[in-house]
Amino acid sequence: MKISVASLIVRFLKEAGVPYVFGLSGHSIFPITDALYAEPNLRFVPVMHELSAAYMAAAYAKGTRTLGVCTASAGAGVTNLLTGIAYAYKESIPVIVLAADVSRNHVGKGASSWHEIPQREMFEPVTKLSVTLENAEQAVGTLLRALNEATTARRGPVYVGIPRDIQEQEIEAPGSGWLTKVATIEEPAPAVLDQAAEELQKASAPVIIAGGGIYWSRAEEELRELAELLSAPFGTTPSHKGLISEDHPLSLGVLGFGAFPFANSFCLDSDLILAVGVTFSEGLTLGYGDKVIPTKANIIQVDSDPRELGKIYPAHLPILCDAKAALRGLIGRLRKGKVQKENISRLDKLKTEKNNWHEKIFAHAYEGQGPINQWHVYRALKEAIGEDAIDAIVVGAGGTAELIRRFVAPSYVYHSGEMRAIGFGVSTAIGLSLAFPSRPVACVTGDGSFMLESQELATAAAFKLPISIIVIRNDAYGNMKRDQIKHYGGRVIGTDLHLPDLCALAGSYGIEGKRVAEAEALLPAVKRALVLHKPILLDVVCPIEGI
Ligand SMILES: Cc1ncc(C[n+]2csc(CCOP(=O)(O)OP(=O)(O)O)c2C)c(N)n1
Ligand SMILES: [Mg+2]
Repeated sequence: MKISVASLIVRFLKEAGVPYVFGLSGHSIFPITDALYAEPNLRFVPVMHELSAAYMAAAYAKGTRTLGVCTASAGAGVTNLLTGIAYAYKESIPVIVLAADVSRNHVGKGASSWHEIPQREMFEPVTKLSVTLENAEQAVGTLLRALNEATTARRGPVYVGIPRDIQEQEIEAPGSGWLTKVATIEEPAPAVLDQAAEELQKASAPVIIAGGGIYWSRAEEELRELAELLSAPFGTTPSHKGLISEDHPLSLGVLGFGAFPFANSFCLDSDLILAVGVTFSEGLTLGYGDKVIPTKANIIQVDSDPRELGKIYPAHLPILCDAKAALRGLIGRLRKGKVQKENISRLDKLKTEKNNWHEKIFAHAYEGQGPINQWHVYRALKEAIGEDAIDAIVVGAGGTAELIRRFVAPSYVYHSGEMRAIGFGVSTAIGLSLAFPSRPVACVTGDGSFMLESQELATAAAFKLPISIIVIRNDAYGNMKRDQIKHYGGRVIGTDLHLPDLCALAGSYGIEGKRVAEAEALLPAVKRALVLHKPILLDVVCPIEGI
């Protein structure tokens, strides 16, 4: 049977289990969007800016730990996706870009042709694979390859360019089972695991650092079990805050940038580090030196990407394999040897430090405290989520990504990771809301960050998503203005914001907007927002601190 390449793409999406395609239309993508028309279970999510489509696809992928897909029209539409795909690359998130490109008879005309720009080449450095179909017959093999590249081993984005004319061409439909995923779970070498288990057992103060490898192989339970067997505190990379509840007695929270004040010292005092699926990023290591990772630390490093092993710090024992397989192997060995370590003094220290931190947050009373400050925001979030056991998803964006870092996260927190992009929060909240339809999303965003993507209020409104957009309003790129005042003799340039009335702006999209200027009003407003089951914007007046 013959089908068009556009119909093959629809079949691909269905069989790969992708329910949403985030994008912005254009003539060059019409055959594909038209093929989606007849598919009730496949929704095109039209965005107001392609960058948001890339962030939404990445957020959907990250939330569901499956594949996200975005699309755009040839030329400017596709180049607008680039920053979001670069983010997905840096954070190892599986996204496929189905990019329209100009018809083949228009290729190579350079600047004189409508839309044409070297798209494939632009995406190449920020994807695991970047290909443009040269003919219709390549479509089946390329889509299969794209799926496997994006979703196996170390995840990452893939770019597939589809010239307009090829979208309409017919090919022989592939048989059932054409979309077989290649099994790539790397099994660890037994002798290496024997050695690792022995060293962990002997170590007097081991620490586990957990990164994306654990997240993507869904090995949180194994991480917890191993940490408990070893009585070893564990921290996460900044990108994976809340991978396991930060209330767990062995959780240090994030290490490096965004760490609670006491956390890094546990790592510095350790005699053995087990790093699992960790890139030793600038954020984790605070600049690659010895501020978090002790000099001459023995590091057992597990990663499914051989390029990461020993890349930043020498790995005393490198283990090339899937995170879950490694942790299972270690747990099996420790259990066989009936290992159940205890380290009461370290655990007590951690408990005391964490209690002090909780107290510090909760010492910031709402009443009589003057303007709202960042401590009120951590407190209100923790209380609103905790008191009513609301299973909310928290997104941090803008300078306030810095702000959210002090919050003790009961579950996974989303932010822009090592890309550190602003203009990411609302789009991410939308992708996550579609990934978790039953959970409210709290997006805590700086006002500057929000203004880069305020147009996506339209998308949140159109899909009636339960997103609470908590804008931390300081009428500035606050953290930057603060630093200009502090370090540039008060010369403030380009960091003051001329904002619209945010409640009126939300209202014009049909979204309720509420200004919160008194600390007493914060908790009730957040609590109400989280159970509202529809989008709401809180314009939280929170002056710049630290000046
Ligand atoms: C896309 C992008 N542009 C510029 C920057 C540089 N930058 C970092 S923080 C920041 C200001 C954020 O302001 P806002 O979201 O209002 O947060 P605040 O610091 O006021 O809490 C800017 C412009 C960036 N990280 N990403
Ligand atoms: Mg601001």
